Amino acid sequence: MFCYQCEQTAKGSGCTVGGVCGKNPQVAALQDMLTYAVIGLGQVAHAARQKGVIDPEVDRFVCAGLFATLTNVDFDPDRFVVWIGQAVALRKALAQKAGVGPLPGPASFEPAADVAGLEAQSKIWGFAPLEGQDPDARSLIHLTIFGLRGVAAYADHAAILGQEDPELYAQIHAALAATQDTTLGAAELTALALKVGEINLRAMELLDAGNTGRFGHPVPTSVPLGHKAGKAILVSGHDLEDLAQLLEQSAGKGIFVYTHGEMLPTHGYPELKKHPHFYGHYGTAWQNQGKEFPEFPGAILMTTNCIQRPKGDTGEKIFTTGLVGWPGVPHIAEGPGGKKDFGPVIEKALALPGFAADEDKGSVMVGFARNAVLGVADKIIEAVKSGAIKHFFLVAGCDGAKPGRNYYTEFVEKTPADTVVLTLACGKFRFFDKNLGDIGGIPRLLDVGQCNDAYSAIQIAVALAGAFNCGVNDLPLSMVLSWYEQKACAILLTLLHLGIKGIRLGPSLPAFISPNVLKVLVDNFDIKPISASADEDLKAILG
Ligand code: FSO
Ligand code: SF4
Repeated sequence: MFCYQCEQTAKGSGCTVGGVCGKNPQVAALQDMLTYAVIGLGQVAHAARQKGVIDPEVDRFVCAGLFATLTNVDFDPDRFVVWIGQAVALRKALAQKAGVGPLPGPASFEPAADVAGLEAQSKIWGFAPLEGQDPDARSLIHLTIFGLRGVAAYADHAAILGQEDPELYAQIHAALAATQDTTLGAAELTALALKVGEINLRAMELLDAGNTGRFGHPVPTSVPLGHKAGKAILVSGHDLEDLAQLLEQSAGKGIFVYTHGEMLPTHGYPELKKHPHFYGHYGTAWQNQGKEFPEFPGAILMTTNCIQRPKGDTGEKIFTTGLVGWPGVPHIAEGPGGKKDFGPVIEKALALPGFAADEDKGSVMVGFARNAVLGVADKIIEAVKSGAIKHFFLVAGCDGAKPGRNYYTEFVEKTPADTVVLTLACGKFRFFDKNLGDIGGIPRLLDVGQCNDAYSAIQIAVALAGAFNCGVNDLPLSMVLSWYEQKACAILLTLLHLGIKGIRLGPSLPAFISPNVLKVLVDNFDIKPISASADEDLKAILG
């Protein structure tokens, strides 16, 4: 196997004997071949569109197929074998329907009949370096593919909420097809990667419309970190629709529902928080599930990514849904009309002991998405003008297991009292429970939401720039980002597409960025790695 798509890749260069994430060589090979098959489907879908033939099933499948290969989403080999077959069948049917002639590369891929054969094929068409390959072209193409995996995750979530845009699908297919265009040089491939950032902005916009349209705009909300005596269900991931359906089905049963990881900000959505049994937040970020899940006395539902090998008794109480999968873990499939039956999760929660007594462990605030923040824009602008707020930091991105991530805790702790920290995604768990106080009633730590709510943070930054009649780069705003998986790549590409300069990125730089590509990013966007010391970076930023 060869996989280097995420930040925890072995030795900072690539997982070759087994994934640090728990992905085994067989699943890695199957994911590579699903990606290859989906690129081929994208090539044909792109060509079919030029002939006016659009297939909504293909549009959805391309996104689901890419999303399934994102880090920590699906580890179930059986599902990948099925999806590879589906991708090729959809491709052939569409080519025939649209009269698309034979296309080269992935578009003419014939999958091997068995897993061993697919594994052999992945050695040729996977991500491992090949002899004679141009390292910069390879780097840019892989950056594009990994970015598209992130885009696909958001597009899939948005589609679940009824938000789709044929133009978004067209651009995803065009970008997939472009990865196979051997005539593109470094400049065109760089433009292609940045185009993925533009595509991602639209995907996040659609998801924002889906989430706020269905569940209302988040409002500032205090979320307990403790628990109530009673049966319990823990929901992790990013899918608000799954959470909503689970809340409806578990109402009135003496069960309290808790969030884990990226689900925390959902407590701010009016249509979710209206459920009295939607109680609080349990635990921290995804990489701590090995310790936190065995200690949870109820059922656990993983709605999107960041599942790890179940430890302790977790295997007996965990369920997956959507594209998440782990071999042997029960999966809640989608029924007609997008309805899911979470009965097995509820029954499991009722069979488990639950929490014996109430426990108060304090609380955190969520709900500072664009509507809430821009609702007090006058107050914020006044505070900046009066000098009460000197600087904004966006400290955002993923969490992970590396000790170097303590940098982000230290950074936030050391931000001066006249600065405001906006945060989003699971990297916040490094500091989410710190009490930074407020500036004239404006909390100094504002949780904008999930990683996809980078859309919201961008809207806030653009609105502030508008109010001060300047560009986003001219605002007293610095971005200090942490990455782990491919949605973070997509978001980074979006920020670069928007021309944001001076981003600090850590805890380490992607293994798939070649030295020359890094130089282009540094020269054009002044992107820099975080330094070893938060103090030093703060000093450099605040000058
Ligand atoms: Fe974290 Fe995982 Fe949201 Fe990522 S839960 S690491 S960027 O998947 O998705 O922030
Ligand atoms: Fe390794 Fe990350 Fe790939 Fe998992 S997703 S195999 S940890 S590079």
